Amino acid sequence: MLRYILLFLLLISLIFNCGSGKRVGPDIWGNLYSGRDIFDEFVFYGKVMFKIDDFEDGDTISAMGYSWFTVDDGVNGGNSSISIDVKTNDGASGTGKALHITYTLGHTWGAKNEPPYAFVKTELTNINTGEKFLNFNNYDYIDFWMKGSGKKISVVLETPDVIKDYNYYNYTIDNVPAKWREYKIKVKDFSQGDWGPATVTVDMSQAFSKVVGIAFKASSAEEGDTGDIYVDQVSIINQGRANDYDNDLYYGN
Ligand SMILES: [Ca+2]
Ligand SMILES: [Ca+2]
Repeated sequence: MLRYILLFLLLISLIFNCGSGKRVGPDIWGNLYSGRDIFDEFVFYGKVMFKIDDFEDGDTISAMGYSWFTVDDGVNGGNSSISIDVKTNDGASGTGKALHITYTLGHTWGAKNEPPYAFVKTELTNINTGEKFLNFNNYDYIDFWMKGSGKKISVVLETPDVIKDYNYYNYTIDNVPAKWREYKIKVKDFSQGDWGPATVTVDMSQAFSKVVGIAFKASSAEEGDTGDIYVDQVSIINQGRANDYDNDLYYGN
């Protein structure tokens, strides 16, 4: 407990004293006073960190105030299953807690024998101010930690207002390692899948101007595949534009 108190005091100190930094993010003070997760977004030595979740408060509500929730392919006729909980004794990078995901992929579905899928997601819109989109073009990379059971996981940025066929920009990790590893996935390294009519027609910057959610998605051509995944310390980083900050730069409407 003392460790967390000291960390909290350190963060307060950095916000008030960080040389080039200034207070940023519409939710910092709201979070302080409401007792929700610690800061959504703050300057850290010139970088803007948009915190999505560190799971240290033990629940499945993100720093933005939205639930993490699961989705499976049942709506398409599949029978995959997925569940989540917060592990309280196995966080990444010296922290205590992390999101734990278990899934079993079912059979293929649909006329085209689409592969089974299941995912966990949360919203990236702003529950406090009502802004409907996160403009991912104004950031440099997504930062998170993950460990698992050697299976494939895709990080998906959902942009349904721009990409209408669900073929969202994503980044696939082919083999999630058994030990914790930090991932920093640059904006430019995301791509669309090789399916769906919109594959080559949706510009990345256009799509990323209207991000509404982030998902960690399991999918496999192998029926009955299972996975056991941990995700932690999820944030989006802007490493060079801290001094240009204003609210409109980070959110679209
Ligand atoms: Ca954690
Ligand atoms: Ca939480």
